[in-house]
Amino acid sequence: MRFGSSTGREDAMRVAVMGIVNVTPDSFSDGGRYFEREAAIAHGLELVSEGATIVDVGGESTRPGALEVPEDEELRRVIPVVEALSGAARVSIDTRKPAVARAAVRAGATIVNDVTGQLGPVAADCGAAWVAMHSQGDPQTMQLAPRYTDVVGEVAGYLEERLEIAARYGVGEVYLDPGIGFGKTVEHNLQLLANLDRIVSLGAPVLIGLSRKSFLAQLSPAGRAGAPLDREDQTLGANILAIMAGARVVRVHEVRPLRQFLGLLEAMRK
Ligand code: HH2
Repeated sequence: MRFGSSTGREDAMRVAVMGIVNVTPDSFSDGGRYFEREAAIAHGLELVSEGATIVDVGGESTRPGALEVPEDEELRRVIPVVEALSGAARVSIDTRKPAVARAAVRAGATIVNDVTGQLGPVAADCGAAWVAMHSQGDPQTMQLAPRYTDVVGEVAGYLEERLEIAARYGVGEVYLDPGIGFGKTVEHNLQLLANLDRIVSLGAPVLIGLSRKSFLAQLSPAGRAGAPLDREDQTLGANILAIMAGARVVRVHEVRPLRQFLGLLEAMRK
């Protein structure tokens, strides 16, 4: 990592903040808060006013153990929110379902945020950008027994294959995401963060999604950060490390602290 180097600071200038809008009753940190359509739209607009340049709209939780949401219900949750927010910012659709991705792009989304890593052809077909994320297993099973011989090498290899798929199908804009917390132990997540430059070196912009995730709580002194909403300090610290290692898009629940940090970097550069 190039902590404090001028290259690191210049890199940070180009970081996009992706604000999370979970239109779900059961997301791990804010389930139910933005489940009502009007609340979700208002929250998305608030994130944009705080400096998010992308809003990531999702209608199905992918927390460990989460159950799949039927397609018609997921569409009902996300499409009106995508329509309402697409005039205010770039919208990404966080889904595992091709039909939801396609409908969201018709409604104004320009990014398919794909935690399955399988929707490259769909993104290409819709003319959307593709966030290709690594996961070991699906949400039902992924945290039962994550296993790797070389987590960094295996995730990098998988993401490199996504670049080949993107080229084969003609996806014009690709982001690579190591998938923090998706089929990974605390140790796996730490190894990926410590070696993020390896993923960055693949050449496509890297997206990092670690906001409020449980590995952050496990690193905190007992009793200080048990609940997801109490993990904002750890989230900011870990996101700063990721940015200094070259991450280009940072997916967060709270936009303001990260924007303040990016403003500081900009001021230091001037
Ligand atoms: N993490 C979550 C959801 N979508 N997408 C990408 N690209 N990367 C991530 O790390 C990622 C993601 C999980 O966070 P959240 O949306 O807050 O929770 P839930 O899945 O419970 O709705």
